[in-house]
Amino acid sequence: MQNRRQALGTIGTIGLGAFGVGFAVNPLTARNVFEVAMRNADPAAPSRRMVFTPDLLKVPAGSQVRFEAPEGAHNTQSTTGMLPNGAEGWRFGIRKSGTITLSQPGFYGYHCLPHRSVGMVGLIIVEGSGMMENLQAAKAVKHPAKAAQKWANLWERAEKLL
Ligand SMILES: [Cu+2]
Repeated sequence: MQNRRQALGTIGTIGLGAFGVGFAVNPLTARNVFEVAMRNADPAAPSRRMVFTPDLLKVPAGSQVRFEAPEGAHNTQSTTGMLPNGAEGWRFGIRKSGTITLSQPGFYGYHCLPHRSVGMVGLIIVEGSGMMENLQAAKAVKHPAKAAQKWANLWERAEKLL
């Protein structure tokens, strides 16, 4: 007889993956792989337009994040001034999916170029030694009005995860 706990665990993982908010261990690399979707509207709250789902992630150092482009004219790129020291930035084309590897602990801010001004921004917190070093610098970055509102919200939620 199949172990009930195992069966439920498998279903849970698949369910989360379908909504792009879960994570799975890539068997080839044994890294944690997280997914972020670039969307015209949040499936869980359709009045939230032009969003990354989820827009806030906390992941272990060495994790990968895969940005998925299921719809709309979005991209993802790191935001100037919002990367840990020594971390590499990224910039993917419009409507392009792509994967980044986050080796350096700290705070990674990013945005969608066409929709930054309407607040399409996100934050990834990479846990590990020295992770707090770029927090103040990242928080000091200035943003267009709607993005600034969104960042205030993201930082408030991020504080609760620290
Ligand atoms: Cu966008």
